[in-house]
Amino acid sequence: MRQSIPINSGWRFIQEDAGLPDTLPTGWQAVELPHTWNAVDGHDGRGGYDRGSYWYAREFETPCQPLPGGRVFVEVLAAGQQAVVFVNGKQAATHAGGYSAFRADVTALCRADAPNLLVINCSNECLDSVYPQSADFTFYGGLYRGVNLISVPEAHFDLMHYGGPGITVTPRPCDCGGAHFEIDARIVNADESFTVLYSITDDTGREVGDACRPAGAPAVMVPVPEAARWDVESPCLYTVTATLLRRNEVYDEICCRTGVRDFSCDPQKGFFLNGRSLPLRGVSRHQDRLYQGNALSRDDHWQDALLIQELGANTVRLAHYQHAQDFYDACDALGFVVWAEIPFISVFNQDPGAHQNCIQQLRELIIQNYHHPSICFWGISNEILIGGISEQLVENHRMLHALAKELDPTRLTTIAHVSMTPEDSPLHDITDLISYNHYFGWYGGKMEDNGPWLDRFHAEHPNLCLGLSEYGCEGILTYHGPEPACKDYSEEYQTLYHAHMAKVLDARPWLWSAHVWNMFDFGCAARNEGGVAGRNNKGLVTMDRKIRKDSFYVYQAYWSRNPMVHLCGRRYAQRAGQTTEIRVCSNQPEVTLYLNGSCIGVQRADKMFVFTVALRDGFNVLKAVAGPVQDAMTLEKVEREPEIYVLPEVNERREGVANWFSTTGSMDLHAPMTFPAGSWNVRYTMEELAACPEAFEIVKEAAKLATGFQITPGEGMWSMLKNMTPESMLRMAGGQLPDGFLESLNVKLTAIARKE
Ligand code: ADA
Repeated sequence: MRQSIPINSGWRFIQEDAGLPDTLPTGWQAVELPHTWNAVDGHDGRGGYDRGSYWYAREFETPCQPLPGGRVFVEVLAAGQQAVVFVNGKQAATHAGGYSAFRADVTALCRADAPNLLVINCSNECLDSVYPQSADFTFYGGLYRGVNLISVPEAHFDLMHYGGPGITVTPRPCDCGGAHFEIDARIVNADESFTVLYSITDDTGREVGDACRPAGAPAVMVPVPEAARWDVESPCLYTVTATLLRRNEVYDEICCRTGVRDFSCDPQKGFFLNGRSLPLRGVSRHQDRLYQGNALSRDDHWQDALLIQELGANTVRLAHYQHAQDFYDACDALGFVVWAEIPFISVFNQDPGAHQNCIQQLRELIIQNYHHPSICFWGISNEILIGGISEQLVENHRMLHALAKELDPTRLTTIAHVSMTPEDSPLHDITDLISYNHYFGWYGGKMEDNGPWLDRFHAEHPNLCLGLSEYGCEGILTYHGPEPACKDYSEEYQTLYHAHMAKVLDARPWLWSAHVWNMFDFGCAARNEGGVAGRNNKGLVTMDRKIRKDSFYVYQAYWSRNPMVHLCGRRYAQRAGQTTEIRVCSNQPEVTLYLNGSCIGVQRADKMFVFTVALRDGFNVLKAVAGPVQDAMTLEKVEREPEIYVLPEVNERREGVANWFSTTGSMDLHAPMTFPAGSWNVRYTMEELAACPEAFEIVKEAAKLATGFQITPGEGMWSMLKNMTPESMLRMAGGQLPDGFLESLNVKLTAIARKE
């Protein structure tokens, strides 16, 4: 029979490119898996993180099968980002891509009589042929999901098909109720004397369907007459067990959990699950955690899933790569509709090897996760037009879409477009669904631009199923103030922004999905924004999962069925002024507010209740009561609010924008832009402009004022930004800039001659 043995303890690791050892190196550091070498530097903000080629080693005894011909596999659940597996000094497998599982058949390399030396070389160095090339997150290195040894008899369910389970289960709902489970097993080394038994059990363990076929037979259809649907409200799961049998002896057995559901999308009506309209409203998730990186336990994954459940979301976009099986399992069990995707993101590489790597990662994603009922969408790329479009890029998308359909005709493909993707882009005609990442109200534009943009696009493209794959803004718990504004990084602005967005989305059920960017703050070593280096702070929850920001409760008010009330602003604890605004989120129709024990107002509103309150000097206790629930907080009235509430850079940027125009000279800011030959202009790429120090200084200043980003060639997010032009960057980021900012930059650049 099959044995699957976790081998997560007893590893030795060296953070040097030490080369392949002959024996277990006792001098290397003792580590347990899951492990990453970037647990701290991946987001501690002290500059770059260690991207190198490092080594893990461990001994193992060859697991035995009673009969000759048994096989031994090493199963690596993920290795960031490239790996080579060696057993007893011989190479057993290589793998490129940091997020999918892979296996190596090491049978021929194992010794029966002595411990075997397993060595895995992991590298998170950048390779042209491996995605992600560059993106707004840390590419942690290491064996961060654990390793197993699998021992099977000679005849077994296939372990070498793209890391998949060896079985494909497609539950097809029938019109008359019930379902047919189409089951296709991949079996190796089994002759006609082998048969396969299939058994389907429900959540209680009761068998509801079964079948028996010769091992070589094609896919089997197993009827399950009373099959209940998997739904977000009642995520009913079935376990399919396949048993490989020869006469009276079981050789191998595998099982997977799946569910019966049907879904569809309509450009005008949005998403339907099991025939019921279900606008998908939820969050994106990055997997990493504070000072753990991506080396996570099952409990860590489940804690994330339970927080998303507490939020009331019905969908999760698992960005920007394949996540752990534990997390997809949690989504199946808790009832989230999932968008799963590959890391074809931000930077397109023309290297044909890179395209092959995309194909491989998409195959692995689909084959390894096919059975999860939560997954309804395969995402084939994210913001890939940042560096512009080419015929090759379009063709590669066509191929990825076709591959997804070939491997899985039951699901829909989707794509996440960068905000400035042209509305007539050829990429709109490839995937089944489309989605845009828009940051109006953060990088560019005003939050009020979101609704009108969505309405106009929808009206002009009545045949496209449109979603909002990313939207969000930073919220840092230190910053507060009475007049929250875009790009002040305050918790209050993040709350206002999301309150606006929740309403916008609520009013547009035809949007098939919307995903907040992001459920959790996450690591991006290249970032330095809002006084916090190494992180992206757009989470509704902090990276240590300890604090739910006020914006978390905005969505809870919209999405959760459990009665809730939350007083916002408890970290804005010291307040000055005659009066202060108290915001309360609740899904109840009425909120009563008490100040120091006295009722000071009763309001009826929809989700967000705003009270103007005169605090008394010193400490004040506020209590909000809404139906069966209540919340309280303490605020102190002070003469002056703490200086730390305001990020100095916010004032500096305001002054910088004012000064910018003083050096522009007199010009008509609304005149059409000109692009004289022989001069620089806003349509050259950052990389081209970097060749001229004078022009680049001006561009750097403009970019800093527009985005807060410090652009330095070769550092931080340079590889993502270098293909952008100042025009594309400012069009994305320009909303909070005064009219004419882009034009004035063009004037400054056209004054500088290009030297050929
Ligand atoms: C992009 C990108 C994300 C994310 C976001 C941001 O939209 O797809 O990875 O990091 O930007 O926060 O800027």
